[in-house]
Amino acid sequence: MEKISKKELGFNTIHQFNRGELLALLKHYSKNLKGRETNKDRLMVGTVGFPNVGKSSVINVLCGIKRVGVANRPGKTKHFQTLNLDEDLCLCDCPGLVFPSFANSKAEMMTCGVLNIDTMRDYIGPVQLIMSRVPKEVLECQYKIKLPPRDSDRYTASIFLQLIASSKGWLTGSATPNEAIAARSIIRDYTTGKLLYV
Ligand SMILES: Nc1nc2c(ncn2[C@@H]2O[C@H](COP(=O)(O)OP(=O)(O)OP(=O)(O)O)[C@@H](O)[C@H]2O)c(=O)[nH]1
Ligand SMILES: [Mg+2]
Repeated sequence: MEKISKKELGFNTIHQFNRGELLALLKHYSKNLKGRETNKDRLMVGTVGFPNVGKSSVINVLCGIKRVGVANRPGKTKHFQTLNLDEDLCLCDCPGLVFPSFANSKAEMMTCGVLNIDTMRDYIGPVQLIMSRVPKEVLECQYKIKLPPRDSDRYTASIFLQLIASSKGWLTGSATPNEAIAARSIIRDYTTGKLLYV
């Protein structure tokens, strides 16, 4: 395990720890745990954060093997789970939390993979956001469609979705283009990097 100097030890830092450094830091806190009487009193370390940001992945890295489930969609971890790493440390994997946020709109949280696409109701907001970020030419090339001019009032999320749904043959029960299915597909492409935005 890597040694870290006393000066470097501490949680309130922007330093990105590698596995060895993080384990050394947690061990340091564990050894100096106030009131620790027996070796059975382990330091319990939890993870807190938005869904799909890599909390479970960090736990697996610390364990050195895959002990908790990981997925490329939010809401994979559904229950609180404790894992004894050794006689000093106990790790807790927790479900992600969607904090009320004034900085990020629901559309932004949807496009960065924090909210579940399958349960989304308003799909226009996230698709509008994607259209404002990804150039028209990239959208046309990716989905093999021809969009109205960008400065026209027909350059809308609804028309974009209808064009894709029609070209793919995704129809509703009443044989109109299925915008909701097209929206899910686009947002999934965006969150997985298939539709590139850099
Ligand atoms: N690019 C990148 N992807 C990562 C990293 N860590 C995890 N991932 C990926 O991010 C996705 C989510 O990882 P999880 O560990 O399941 O995320 P989580 O925070 O536990 O998610 P919930 O259980 O839904 O709260 C997976 O597809 C991981 O492979 C990282 O450091 N870089
Ligand atoms: Mg998880």
